Amino acid sequence: MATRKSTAKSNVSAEELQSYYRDMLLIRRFEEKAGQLYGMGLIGGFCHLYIGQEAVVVGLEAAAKEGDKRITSYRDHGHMLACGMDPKGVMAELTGREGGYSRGKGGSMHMFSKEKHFYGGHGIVGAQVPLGAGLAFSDKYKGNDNVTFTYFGDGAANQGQVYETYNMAMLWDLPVIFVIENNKYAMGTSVQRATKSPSLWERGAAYGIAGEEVDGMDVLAVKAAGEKAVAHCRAGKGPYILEVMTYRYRGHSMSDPAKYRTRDEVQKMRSERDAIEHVRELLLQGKHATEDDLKAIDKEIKAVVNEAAEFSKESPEPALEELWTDIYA
Ligand SMILES: Cc1ncc(C[n+]2csc(CCOP(=O)(O)OP(=O)(O)O)c2C)c(N)n1
Ligand SMILES: [Mg+2]
Repeated sequence: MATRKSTAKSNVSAEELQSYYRDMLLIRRFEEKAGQLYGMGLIGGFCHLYIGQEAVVVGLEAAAKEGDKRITSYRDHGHMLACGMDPKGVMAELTGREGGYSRGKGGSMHMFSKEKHFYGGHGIVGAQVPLGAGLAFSDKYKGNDNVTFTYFGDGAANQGQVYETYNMAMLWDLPVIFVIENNKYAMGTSVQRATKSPSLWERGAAYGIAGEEVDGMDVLAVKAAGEKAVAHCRAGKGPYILEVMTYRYRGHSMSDPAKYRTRDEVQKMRSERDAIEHVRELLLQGKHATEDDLKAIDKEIKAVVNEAAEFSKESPEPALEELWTDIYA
């Protein structure tokens, strides 16, 4: 793999680097396991894996504090793990079991955690964007300094509701960070095929919203940009847009023939830009960890993921009466 320099300052501690490595690896291994369980027929419905995009959530969570909120789309398992939700509860929800975060009734796209301030999991493209501004409104109304990370994709960024939300968020100085996870594709449609205005963050200028583009394969760069955005919001200056340039290695969902891109393109990103490999290099080169230390972390993560998978198989299916819980009427 080509050596590359992080754009962020390198005064990062061994503990910090190791924690990013661990958190990104947990997401990668968890998603690989979810892919396997899906292949075995243990996960039904849609399943959108986050493999390749790990540095985005891990970098931004490193900039967050207790009380901050997050909301995202259907590609949501990474966000849940990064904010500290239990891998067992997430995996059991994927397999539709009682021990899952929505007691087996929500599945991959519909999980929530009040405790971790995670507001879903939304299958309707872009729907979480106005909801995210609403969450930020609630914090502004209460007068605290929490911010809301509102994640959406490059495809969602072409929706009208995003721009209505930008307008209101700026008008009311809402503490919301709009995180555009630009993984270059919306299902099979590349950004270039979808718009002639491909710099998505710059569109905020029409509403007076500040923002920037970030290298989403570099967790330190993401964290640095996240800190800047968070400081902006906490200072009461209104919303901020981060367009995080990333890449998904797997298909849009588990049923994607992937005819819209070449294997070489995917392979090139994996071998030259992988975010986990990057931190691995920083750890080894900076003598912040030995190969043995990293092996021990890998082993520890594998055990956590295997335990989650076991739990997700052993937890019972929800009882029929569960149909009548968690509903309005
Ligand atoms: C309103 C709506 N339109 C269409 C779809 C079908 N759909 C699901 S995901 C998707 C692509 C979204 O791509 P992007 O926003 O880039 O997110 P990514 O999948 O790359 O994370 C589409 C069109 C949907 N779920 N909701
Ligand atoms: Mg996309």
